Amino acid sequence: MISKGRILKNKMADSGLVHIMASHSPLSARLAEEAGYDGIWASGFELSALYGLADVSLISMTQHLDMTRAMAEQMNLPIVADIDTGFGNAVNVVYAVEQYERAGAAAIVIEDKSFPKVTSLVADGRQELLRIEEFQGKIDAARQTRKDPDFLIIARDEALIAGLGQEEALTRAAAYEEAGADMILIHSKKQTPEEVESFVNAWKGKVPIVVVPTAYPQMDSERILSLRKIKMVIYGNHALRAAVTAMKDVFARIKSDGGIHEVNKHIVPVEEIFRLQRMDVVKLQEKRFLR
Ligand code: SPV
Ligand code: MG
Repeated sequence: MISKGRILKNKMADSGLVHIMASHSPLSARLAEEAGYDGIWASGFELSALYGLADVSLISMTQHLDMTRAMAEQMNLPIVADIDTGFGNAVNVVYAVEQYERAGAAAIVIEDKSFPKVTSLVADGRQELLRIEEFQGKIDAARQTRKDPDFLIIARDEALIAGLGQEEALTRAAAYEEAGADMILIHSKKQTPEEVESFVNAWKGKVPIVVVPTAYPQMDSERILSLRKIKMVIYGNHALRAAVTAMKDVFARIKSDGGIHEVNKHIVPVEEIFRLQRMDVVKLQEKRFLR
């Protein structure tokens, strides 16, 4: 059977750019699959927010792993698992890679921050990075642990997020490639794409780049493709923000309308939820087995 990592690699080779949608639940992952995305971003930020918590290493590996496994069980897209710092040192990374590969992930993204990390896009966030050699050890640990050679190890370079500049970001990316990373995720919180575009243009390495253009939405697919070195774009938190927008709107309207009679026309009928829950399968099972 062809592995999820291989499927993701094939998609990258065929289309030149894969579009990965963030999810925080099997339901949102199923919706992303139906919408035609190439894969799912098992986002730490979204899952933290779902628990009402900041994305600062508060949720455990077990919580994130359970959600990754639940998503893998309910839809077929490859999952790019956001394992933050790897939940500790290189020894923790060995355990995490064993677990995420077994749970059905196609790839992991591991970032070069120290544990506990601070979410990347927050203004004035405390961003502390590991020594390069220490992070190389984590990449090596991931590489030597994976069973499937197509299970992708994506090294996330946070030098721009930490305000250390392009030279440091390039030095780190080259060191991570040398340690065996399959791709480099370069993250930026600048509100325009120039910082990332400049990095990509200066990148001389062989491995392709991943971007998360949340902070600089002007960077659309056309602009990404024109740079020629980016093979994956992650839509980092749009599932969660869309859900929050919709819930705020509906909650307010029910109050102001004095009932559910108005919003009822604007939200999906309960039958749509039955469909997403595969209620039709349950009915067939009842017919076959309830005697
Ligand atoms: C996440 O979605 O968990 C990410 C992306 O890591 S970001 O929040 O932009 O750092
Ligand atoms: Mg994250």
